[in-house]
Amino acid sequence: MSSSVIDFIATEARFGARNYEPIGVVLSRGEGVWVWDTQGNRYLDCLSAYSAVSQGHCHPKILAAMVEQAHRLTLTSRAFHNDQLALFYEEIAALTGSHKVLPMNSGAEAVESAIKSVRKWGYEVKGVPDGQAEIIVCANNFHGRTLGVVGFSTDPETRGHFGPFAPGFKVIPFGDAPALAEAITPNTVAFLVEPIQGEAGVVIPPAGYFTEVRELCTANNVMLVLDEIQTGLGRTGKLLAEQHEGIEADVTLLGKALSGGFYPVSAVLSNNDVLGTLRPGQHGSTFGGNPLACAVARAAMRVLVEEGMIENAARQGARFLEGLKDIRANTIREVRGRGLMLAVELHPEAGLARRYCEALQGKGILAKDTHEHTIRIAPPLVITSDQVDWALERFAAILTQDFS
Ligand code: IF1
Repeated sequence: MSSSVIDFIATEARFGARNYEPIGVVLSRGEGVWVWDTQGNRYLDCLSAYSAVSQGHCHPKILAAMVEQAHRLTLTSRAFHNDQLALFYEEIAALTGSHKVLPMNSGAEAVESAIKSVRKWGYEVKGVPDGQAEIIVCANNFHGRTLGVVGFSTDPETRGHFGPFAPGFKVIPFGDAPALAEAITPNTVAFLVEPIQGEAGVVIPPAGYFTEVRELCTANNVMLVLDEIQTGLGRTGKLLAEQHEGIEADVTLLGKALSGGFYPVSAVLSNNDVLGTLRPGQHGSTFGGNPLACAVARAAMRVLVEEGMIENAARQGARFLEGLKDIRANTIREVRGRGLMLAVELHPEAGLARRYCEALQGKGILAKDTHEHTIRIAPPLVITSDQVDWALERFAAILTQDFS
């Protein structure tokens, strides 16, 4: 590595908490599907900042909206109205078919806010005895890193030595509708679940699972809360992953690509009275719903739709998935995906997925491993057929080698 790259990395090591183990590359520029490191090397970004840069790096129209708003008004707090929030509400409600919106900042904040809201709904509307609300979650879930959220994680790395945790959560296997039926009690207020488990390695549930889940939640007056923070906004080839299942959540969580990677913006969306239980002074956030966030999110939603990114994700995702499945390599155990949310799971004896990601870097591809043996693939939704083919050539070249 040249001296400047080592300087950046050494300085990060010297001052930074070591809560990540990044791939050895220092990025300095991004445009569309491409990013460049400080040495001028170009890479195709197959992570998209964990699906936050779905619209492509530094999308010019989102940038223009951000700069224009930043010149005018960035933050007022919700103590006063601003001229962007109502427009954001109207546009995200129209896009998603939601009735009520709670604007937050990070994905984890949206998850925590949804947990507070469904519990409050449980006590004040469903009639659950105070303090006894139960929320059902799935094993191998990932919903963020705040204390309340990691309290119901099943991953030792995510929750280890962060306790004690809040009670009121039950864990069931993902994809198992009878287990949900079994876990529901009169005190159950919600089932919180990802439509596809991202961090778990792009785990897609059996066909019909969410139809059964929807029926069970409706029959038992349990709120279905879908965490679409990673799967939403076109990532799986539809606006929301729930559309593949032909169902509608009671509460939908969005984040990441809601800002196109320009700014932390998240939202809790509900099409019933869950959010109606919140009264002034009972929830809030300094930055939640700020005019800059709203202007950025409005532009991010607009370009997603106007530039056909959702349809492109379906088209290019199918191409990418078929191309990965065509790779004949003893290292590959399974290829999974929906839209441009893809993963290659390696046989354990093929070695760590990280080694393959490091080799991909040498071929001009940036991808990230998850849970030792899986390579996650999630390029921006603006990727073209030629770029998919370019990437597939490189994945084939690396996956047919053995880095065990
Ligand atoms: C990390 C991956 C991890 C999410 C879903 C909520 C959140 C996330 C479905 C919280 C965030 C990020 C967090 C980041 C790596 C990445 C991630 F799944 F995307 F790969 F960790 F599992 N719901 N996922 O995926 O949103 O608060 O981060 O805005 O923590 O390492 P956030």
